[in-house]
Amino acid sequence: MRIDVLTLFPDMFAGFLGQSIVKRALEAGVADVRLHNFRRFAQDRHHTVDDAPFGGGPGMVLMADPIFRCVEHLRQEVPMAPLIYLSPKGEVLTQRLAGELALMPSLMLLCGRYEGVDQRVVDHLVQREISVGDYVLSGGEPAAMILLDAVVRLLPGALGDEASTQEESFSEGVLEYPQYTRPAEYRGWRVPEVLLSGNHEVIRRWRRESARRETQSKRPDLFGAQVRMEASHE
Ligand code: 9D3
Repeated sequence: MRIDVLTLFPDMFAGFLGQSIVKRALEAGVADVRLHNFRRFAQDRHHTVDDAPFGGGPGMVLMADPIFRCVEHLRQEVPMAPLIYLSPKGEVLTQRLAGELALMPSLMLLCGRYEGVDQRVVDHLVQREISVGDYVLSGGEPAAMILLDAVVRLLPGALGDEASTQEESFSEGVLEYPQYTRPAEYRGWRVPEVLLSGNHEVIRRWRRESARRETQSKRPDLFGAQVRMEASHE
């Protein structure tokens, strides 16, 4: 999958892209992530990318032209890539949406800053607006990294063997069952005896039941969703 990221702060991605799963996917050629600073597409002497909002008010707005020119430049190479604008007004990212995006051969991610982009970018260039949740970030970059992480790890070959197993357990239980590792007793707290029993059928039942209990008590909203999902798949 080819992913072009449009950002005024490409350096913010260095640590993220150099890290385990995404790094492995890039090295394996499963994903090809390219960063573009659309400031380079500003045409004036100072490479201006923002200006005060028409009608007044606080802050600055990202100008349409550098973004249009950057996207049009990239469209020569990836003409079909949908432009996704990371925006607090977007539809909220879910596992389902990440799964849909992982099926696309290419994506373009636009990161906003300040008060956002000129609305004409949204109206005439953007295909999709996506939020990562109902809280305020200072820009689209951390949101783009969240989306990248959620999507890239779903690409075939991005993870090791644990991938499909992990994915199955997520969709079965929604929330994961509790995990323990050695020692079997720590500061007087014992690991549940069933996990030490070696009876894999009993362990499987305990985990499934624990996952349900965990979901029911911590995320009853997911519990309802899971029931609906199971029902709609059968
Ligand atoms: C001070 C400006 N805000 C009024 C409360 C509006 C606003 C503009 C720009 C709020 C946040 C941002 C920057 N956020 C993003 O670019 C963003 C975001 C987010 O803030 N929350 C969740 N998902 C996303 S995706 C992009």
